[in-house]
Amino acid sequence: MAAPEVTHLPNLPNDVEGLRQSIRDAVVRVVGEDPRQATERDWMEALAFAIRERMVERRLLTRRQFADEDVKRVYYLSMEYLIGRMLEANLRNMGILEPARQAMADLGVNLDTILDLEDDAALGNGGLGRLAACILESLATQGYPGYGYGIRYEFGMFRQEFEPYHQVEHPDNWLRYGNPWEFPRSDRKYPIHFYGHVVEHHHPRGETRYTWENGEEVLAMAYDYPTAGYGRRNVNNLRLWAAKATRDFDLRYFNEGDYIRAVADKAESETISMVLYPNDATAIGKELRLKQEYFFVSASLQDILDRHLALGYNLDALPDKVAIQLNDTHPAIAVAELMRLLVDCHELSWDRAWDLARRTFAYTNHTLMPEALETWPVELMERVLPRHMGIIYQINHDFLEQVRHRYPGDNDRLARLSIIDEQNGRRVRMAHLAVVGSHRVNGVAALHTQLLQETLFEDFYNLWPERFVNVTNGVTPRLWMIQANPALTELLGQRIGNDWQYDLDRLRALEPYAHDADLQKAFLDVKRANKVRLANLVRERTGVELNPDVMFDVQIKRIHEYKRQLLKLLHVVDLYRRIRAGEDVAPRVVLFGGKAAPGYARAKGIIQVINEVADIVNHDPAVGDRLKCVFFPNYEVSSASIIIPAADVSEQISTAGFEASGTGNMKLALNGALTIGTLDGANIEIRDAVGEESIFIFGMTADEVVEHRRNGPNPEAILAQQPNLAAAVEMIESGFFTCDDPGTHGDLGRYLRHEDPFFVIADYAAYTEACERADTLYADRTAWAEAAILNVARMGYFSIDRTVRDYANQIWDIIPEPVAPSRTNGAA
Ligand code: GL4
Repeated sequence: MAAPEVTHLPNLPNDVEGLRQSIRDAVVRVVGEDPRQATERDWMEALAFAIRERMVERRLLTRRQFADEDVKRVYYLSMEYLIGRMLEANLRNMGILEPARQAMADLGVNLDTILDLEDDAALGNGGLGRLAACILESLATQGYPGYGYGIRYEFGMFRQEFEPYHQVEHPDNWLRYGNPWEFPRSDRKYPIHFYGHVVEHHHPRGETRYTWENGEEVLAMAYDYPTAGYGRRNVNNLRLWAAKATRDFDLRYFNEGDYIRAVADKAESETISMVLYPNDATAIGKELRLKQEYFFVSASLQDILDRHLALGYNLDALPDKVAIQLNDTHPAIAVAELMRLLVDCHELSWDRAWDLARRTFAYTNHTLMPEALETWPVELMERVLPRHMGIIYQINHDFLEQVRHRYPGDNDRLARLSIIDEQNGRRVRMAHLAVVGSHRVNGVAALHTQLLQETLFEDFYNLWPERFVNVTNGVTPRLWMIQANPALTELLGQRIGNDWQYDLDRLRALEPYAHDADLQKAFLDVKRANKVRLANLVRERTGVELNPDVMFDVQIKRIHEYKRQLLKLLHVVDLYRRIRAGEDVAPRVVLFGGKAAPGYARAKGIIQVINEVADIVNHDPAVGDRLKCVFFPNYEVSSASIIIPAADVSEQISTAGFEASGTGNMKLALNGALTIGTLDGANIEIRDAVGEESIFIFGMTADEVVEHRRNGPNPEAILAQQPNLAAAVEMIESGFFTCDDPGTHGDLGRYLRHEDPFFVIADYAAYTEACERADTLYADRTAWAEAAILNVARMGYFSIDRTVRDYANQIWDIIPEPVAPSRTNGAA
């Protein structure tokens, strides 16, 4: 029994006075600066340190309680976490935003200025990474024992600049000032093995054993990021791994006297966690990527097993105490790695280990796009992870036996289901490994899950229908409403109180007031103020002046053909041509934002042409305020939280069947934007929630898209019938918008006329008709306000808290464990 002073956790005060004291102390003790000379950045760091002390207190309290209560834990394995800034979110979730604001003011520092200094933590590409960040926040907020595991990339998502029209990528050196939020845990290091070969050991009685020998080793070192729940004491943990060279590794060369080589190799092995691959919904079959995946998976599983055993459980209890969620196939190698750890290291029998693994893992699929489905050449896997290749063969062998038994003689089915694709030069299908190794597989919206069952995983669905479930995505109202939209939060508070912050369904209380003239006026005032705030930021970033009294029509997301930024752009060009021709069109600001994968030429071409069109339109005196077009540079979480509350219209116009869910669609609707959208992803569920009259649906359905493709699309025939559209395409391809180099967009014209793989041309007429419906409604301010308020009131279902509860109940089988206030450690 340890002495009380050893077990006691500090209990720092959270009032203004206590915070001021901590912050002032931190400037001296942690930052090492004289408060008289401290810069804004020094104060920011000091503030962050004052908060993190308080977070870690609650973290330890949470951990103690989880251990005492014998809870089951969920571990979320994700290559991506798109967190954004942490200072304000941590202050808010810790419940000390206002006292901290006051404490800083007392110290002569403006909190808002400080908040703006922080770089985004952009360890993700887009929706998938942002979803992971929302899930962690919700786990803590709801008191679930849930932990994130990922990679501490030295460089996150690149910074986007335009020079002047095309995208140029700059490295995101987000750690250059150090990072006050992380706790480096040099005592938490695990060896990670690559290359080498496998040796078989035959035992006269019993199973053959395998050892993995030689090869290279790097260490995975833990960095912990405490994650605070909102309105609760629970603080969970996100553990990110960084690669460190092993001493042994260095020594080999030191002994040979090659000092330079030893240091160079050290640097090389540390490249594993150096940079995030900036690809969204595309797999890039690079060896370094496979190493990243295995690196973080192996470290996480070693850590999970260590904790499980240290808590006194035996390995047979693994599925009762541990759930592991695979965020897409990126961590799917975990299935083989857990088998290796259980069988080779812990000496369990194969069958016992397999039963435990399958009951522990679950897999979320996030896309049907064929180019995103990860497959690894068998040859590469054999070289980098020879033991895992053997394990995958064994898993596949056992699995195909089962299939043979069920469908005797059906060799086509065997080939379709096999984890090894024998058609394309022998590749390991990571999605198949994930499905076979999991007890649950989920899609991220109703349509997506249905399409998974009917197409990509049809054969698996027939085999194991009970394995498939839907968990529709959600977003955290703490970031996407309370933080991003303080004015609307305040208005909601006045009208319906604040319960919705914990239970978003309570927004429904707003519904009866949707046609209340006072509320409508207040709502439109809030929207206008948010538009002024965005207009200021746009002026600062781009020099373009926006009129806050016209419709703000927003498309913010990764640049991808299937998301159809070109559809919106054709509309802009069409409007521009008609304005020049003297037609009267409803005025609008069109704002694009989003990054293109650096190797995705078509997407980069789309950015370029948008910027060129914007430049001409915005400088044409004939246009004035009737049309403005902005490409907001370097769209990221922190700018999203300024753009989203200012949007009147949310563009969710992907080709039906291609957007798994979308989550920007939820953030925008929650903030009172009306959606123009196709029947794709979660748009369908949003329509069902907000009602047909409060959303503008258009275009082909997913079934119609398939049908249209089968019939052989004919964009030229459509163009021949639609003079406005034809004129817009001609204007682009004629070089009208490219003064320097006419002809630049000839290729784009050919693409639209002859290929149009995502049916921009086919859906154009329906799209513009939907835009006109929006224009008509927008002109009626009362009707618009009512529809926008109803959007807010009816978006409760899309709270990430509901999503997380669905995972907890349908997949993880975990329950919340709110941290109890205690007398000694019960600071509010
Ligand atoms: C994505 C989907 O494209 C997106 O629709 C979905 O909302 C998101 C989270 O489930 O996952 N899949 C990939 S890959 N990137 C995404 O953003």
